[in-house]
Amino acid sequence: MAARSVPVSLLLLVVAVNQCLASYARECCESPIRCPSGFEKNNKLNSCYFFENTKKVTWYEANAICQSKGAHLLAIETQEEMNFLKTKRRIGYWTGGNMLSNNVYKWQQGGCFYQSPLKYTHWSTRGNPPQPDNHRGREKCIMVWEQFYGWADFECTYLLNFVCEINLKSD
Ligand SMILES: [Ca+2]
Repeated sequence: MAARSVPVSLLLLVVAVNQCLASYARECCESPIRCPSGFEKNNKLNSCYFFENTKKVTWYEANAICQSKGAHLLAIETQEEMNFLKTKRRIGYWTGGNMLSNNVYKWQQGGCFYQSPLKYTHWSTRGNPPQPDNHRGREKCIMVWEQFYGWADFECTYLLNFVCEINLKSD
């Protein structure tokens, strides 16, 4: 009796987890109302932000971690959003900006956010050389380095902190 009840409860657990994942994915694609735990809500920007200020990873790992949270690697789409980010952290973190395909810059997709072109930009113009410079043809990912007055393109395998974002459902 006891031996038989173990597989049954395991089966129920698997079913429950699958339903949970399915409903989470559906909810995510409709954009959630509230931020998941660990994310900070910004009402004006209607987005949730997860700041990883300790762990340093490659752009690829940061992208995967954000996607595993149902989020996308940060897309900075307005000056207002950039101003908010400046109040949080000023040096060295990955954004979702990259030109890994077709050598055209775009924001990386993830969660319910779809890949989109860069409209607003905040490239560092006071660095030497001005950014982006695609140094040695190997800099395909965008990081924020506000101490040098803006964004810089960087080798995607470099280890940096990162920020994940989830766009909330608008009212
Ligand atoms: Ca954004």
